Amino acid sequence: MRPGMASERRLRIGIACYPTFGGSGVIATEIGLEMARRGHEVHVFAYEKPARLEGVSDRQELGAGILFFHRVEVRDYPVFHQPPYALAMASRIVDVAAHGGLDLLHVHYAVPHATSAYLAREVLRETLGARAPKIITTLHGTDITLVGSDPSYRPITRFSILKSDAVTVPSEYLAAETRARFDVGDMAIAVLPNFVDTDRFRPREASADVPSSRAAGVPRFVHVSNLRPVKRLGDVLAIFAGVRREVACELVVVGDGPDRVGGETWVREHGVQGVSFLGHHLEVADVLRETDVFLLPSELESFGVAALEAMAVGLPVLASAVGGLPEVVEHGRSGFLAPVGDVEAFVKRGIALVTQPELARAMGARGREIAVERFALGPAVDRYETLYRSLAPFSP
Ligand code: GMT
Repeated sequence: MRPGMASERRLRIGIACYPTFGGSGVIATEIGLEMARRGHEVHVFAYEKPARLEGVSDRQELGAGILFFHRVEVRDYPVFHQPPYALAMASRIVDVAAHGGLDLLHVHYAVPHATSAYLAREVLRETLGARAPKIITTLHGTDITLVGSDPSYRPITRFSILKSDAVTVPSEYLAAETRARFDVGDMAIAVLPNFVDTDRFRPREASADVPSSRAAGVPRFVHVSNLRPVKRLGDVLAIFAGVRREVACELVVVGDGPDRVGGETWVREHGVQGVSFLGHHLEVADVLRETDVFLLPSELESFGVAALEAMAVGLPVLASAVGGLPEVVEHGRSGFLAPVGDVEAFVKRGIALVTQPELARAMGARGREIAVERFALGPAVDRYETLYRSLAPFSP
């Protein structure tokens, strides 16, 4: 148990998230793992085991605490056009909370998790009254800017956000968007920036004893995402092709998603050499350590966890000047930001980074500094723990 925690009560924390490789699932599970290590009892709810819980059993002691994984079974039935996932999530939470008790529910991505949490809490209030779990909703991005503000989801999303006991966002940008789009009055929105495990995501050892799989001297770009349209994979490939026309280089694409096949086809049809699609990779840090420049020309990012992870490894970042990315990447210091869709501007910056290794190294070093000083896991999880404890009735 952490020093000082003995006098504090162990919290029973429910965490609901999407299990995919996306940033919200990563942040949710990293919070869960760290809370368990700190001595709390953590219950993770998702429709399948999140990628970062790979190798962790469904009941796993971790440090002084314990983590449980609860699969949300979404039963289909012939009358359903779509199986009701939101109800299955709420029912699973009620079931676990009614038997073991939960002090709070920390739900990630509002649609529909904030609504599932609201439903679960209302059911639990019938028997537990004021001891029903408190709800913390962390908004992540498209749950506000795209899906949640679509008329088909907006009223219920807004209601569920307003009914949360605390609302957090990873960037000032997303706080402003939430206020602008959801008419939430003076509702408190806490900006708790996302974070990175700077031990796991650390630069490559400079030692000659550490072998590298790199082709000597050929600079390598890397892009990590779930390959959805918002990531603009077409731009990733066009930027790489533009740089490669001037300088020999390679591109590694990590992740999978709906745009992958189109991307592979484009590469083939345009005869672009040097591109590798790796698909999902559990050890992203290892891949990052074997590359030189991180490329993220997204349409929108509320934060950009993947860019932060690259910075922690010591890579310069070349990204869109959009959303919360300017709160993470310091333009001209830890990388370059360029207008969304301005392939030429990206190519110019890309050429500068691969032809000026000293510049790239200095920017990578600044990125590492920013990750350690402003976005390290420990202090970030401290902020969540303080928030958890601030919510009555279980504050010490
Ligand atoms: O909102 C999404 O598109 C999905 C979400 C996710 O689950 O990965 O990504 C968002 O949340 C991440 C974690 O907070 C942020 O790093 C991403 O920038 C954000 N994506 C967008 O805003 C498009």
